[in-house]
Formats: sequence, C-alpha cells, structure tokens
Amino acid sequence: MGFLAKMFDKNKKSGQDESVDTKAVDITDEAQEETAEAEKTVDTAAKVAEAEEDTTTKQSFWKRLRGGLSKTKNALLGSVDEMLKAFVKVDEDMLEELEEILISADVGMAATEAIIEELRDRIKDGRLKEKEQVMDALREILTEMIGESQPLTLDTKPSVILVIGVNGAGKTTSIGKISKRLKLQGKSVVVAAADTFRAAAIDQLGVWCERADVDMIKQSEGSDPAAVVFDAIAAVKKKGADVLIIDTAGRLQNKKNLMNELAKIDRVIDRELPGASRETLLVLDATTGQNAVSQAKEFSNAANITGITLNKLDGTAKGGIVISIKKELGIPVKFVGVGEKIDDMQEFDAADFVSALFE
Ligand SMILES: Nc1nc2c(ncn2[C@@H]2O[C@H](COP(=O)(O)OP(=O)(O)O)[C@@H](O)[C@H]2O)c(=O)[nH]1
Ligand SMILES: [Mg+2]
Repeated sequence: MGFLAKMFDKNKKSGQDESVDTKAVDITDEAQEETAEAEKTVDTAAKVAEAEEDTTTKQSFWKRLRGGLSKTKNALLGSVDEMLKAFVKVDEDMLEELEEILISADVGMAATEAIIEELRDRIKDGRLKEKEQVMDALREILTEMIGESQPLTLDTKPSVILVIGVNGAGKTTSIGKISKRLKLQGKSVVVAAADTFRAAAIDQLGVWCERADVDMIKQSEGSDPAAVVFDAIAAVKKKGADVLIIDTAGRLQNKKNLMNELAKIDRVIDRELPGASRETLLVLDATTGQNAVSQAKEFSNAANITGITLNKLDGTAKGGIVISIKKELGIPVKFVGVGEKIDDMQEFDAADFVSALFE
C-alpha cells in the first residue's frame, strides 16, 4: 500500500461517521490507484533511464568501434572500392586483385582462399554478375564466415575465467574491463594475481581491481601461480563469489614452462572447483596482425582456449585478423578492446563488427 493510501486507511479506522467513511473508501481506492500509478511511473522512469544508459554506452561503444575500425575499413573495403573502379566486369583478373587486397589486409591465407572460392562459385552459377554486386557478396560471405557471437559461459557459481596471452597483449587491462562489466551485471568477482613474475604486474592488476571495485588475491613476487589460484579459490568459496578471474604471466618464449604452469593451475581448479563453468580467454594484440594468429596457434597447443579477447582494435589497420582467427582456429572472438580505459571493451558482436566495416 502506498503512503497516501495508508493515510486514508488510518483516517478510516479512527471512527468517522459512515458517510465520511464511504467517501474515504472511495478516495482510498483512488489514492491507491494514483499511488500505484505514481510508483509505476517512477519504476518505468528508472527502467527507461537504465535502458537509455545502456543504449548510450552501447552507442558510444559502437562509435568507438567504428572509429577504431576506420583504418581496417580503409585497408580492406577502401581498397576493394578503388580496385572495383578499375574493372569493368567480374572475372578472374578481378578476383586475383581482390585476393591480394584481402591478404594485405590481414584476412589471412585460408580465409582469403575461401572467400575467393565462394565468389568464383557465385560467378559461375550466375549469382554474381555485375561489379556493383561485389561489395554485397563480400559482406554476405564475411558475415557468414564470422558467424554468430558467442557470449561467455558462466553457468555455475562460481565460474572461472583463466586469462592467458603474451606480455603486453592486454591481459591485465582486459581483466579490469571484464571485472567491471561483470560487476555491473550484479556479479561478485574475485581476481587472482597469478602473474607473479614481476611485482609491478601485481600492482598494476591491483589498480585495475580498485577501479572495477573487485577483490584481488595476491602473494609476493615470484611465488607459485598455482598457490595464488588455490588461495583465490578459498576466498571465492568463503565469499560465495560468482566469478573467479585469473591473471597469468605470458612467457611464450619458454613454452615448456608456460605449459607446465597452465597445467598446474588447471589441476588446482579441477580439484578445488570440480564441475565449475570454465572459460580460458586468450588475449591478443590486434596490432601484431598475423603474428597474433600464430600466437593463438601456439597457445591452443598449451591450453583449451574457449574464446579470444582481441585488444587494440583502435588505431590498427589489421582488424581483418578477426576473420583469420575464426577461419584458421575456429575459436570465437568474445571481446574486443578499443582503448585503454575501463569502458573501452565490449562483447564481440559479429553483426556490429561487419556493419562497422561496411557502413
Ligand atoms: N590502445 C589500446 N591499448 C590497450 C588496449 N588494451 C590494452 N592496452 C594497452 O596495452 C598495454 C599492455 O597492457 P597490459 O594489460 O599490461 O598487458 P599484459 O602484459 O598482457 O597484462 C598497456 O599499456 C595497455 O594500456 C586497447 O584495447 N587499446
Ligand atoms: Mg599483465
């Protein structure tokens, strides 16, 4: 019952004569309705504000994504546009030219070949006749190739996200960004500082955890990463936290060590949190182009990667590697980073990505 309705209710009970009472009942009903209406309005307003805020952050991210992908767009579709001007009809010569453009735009050999093959088929069966149709065909093929977006699977409480990748790829930054997103979704997060290689790395993670307002479990520099994970799991259990995110050191140059270290962490998680939902996110730096794709291949030998976080898409012309990654590794890109700030990351949306390139 709303405030006004309660007031009338009180009056009603304090012994007025019947006529007043009846009136009061009428007013009470009306007041109740009004109050309910007012409550509904406030509720709706809050929801609208929330939705607006969500749309605003999505829109501003969309702008940043478009801005970030502008160089990729130029390298890829700008060049295709230029090339099309020089051709009268769609033929093998044109396909050859297109092949070169795709490869130099970091789409990668395997994906490029598949794209050209599909275009060739379309020319053969008459679906692609005019050069004006090339862009649309390309858009269709890329959309199909990138496929559906795949969000994080965090089905159990707690769930675990293990974050791996070479130094400088943006692991720590991504953990800050992802923590904040999860926190906003109402999840409680514990972060394990299992990159114990440098004290500075632990401090840096600490700063991000403060920004995201989540707890961090750490030990001193040089300690055993698996022991940090063990402590963090204990903290997660004690708190009843929803998600454990684990930062790791990425010393790919010492592959054997890295594999051992990741395997050891995996064993601790399996033992302490059997049946927990697990994500292993590989963090890649988009500015390194095909090199990032090779790294992904190396890491997939050492870990069961469930998703990729592709960072630094701002200011690189090498965004084409999204296609390359999908085609060559079949691992879904789950997040993209377009800047150094905490809100400069979003779940990868395949449709948005293609639109940002073509529109
Ligand atoms: N421009 C840009 N810089 C980024 C992005 N993500 C991370 N960085 C920067 O990349 C550098 C390395 O990031 P860090 O998280 O320390 O990488 P780590 O060694 O893998 O943990 C830092 O200077 C970050 O600010 C991004 O999406 N865009
Ligand atoms: Mg780091």
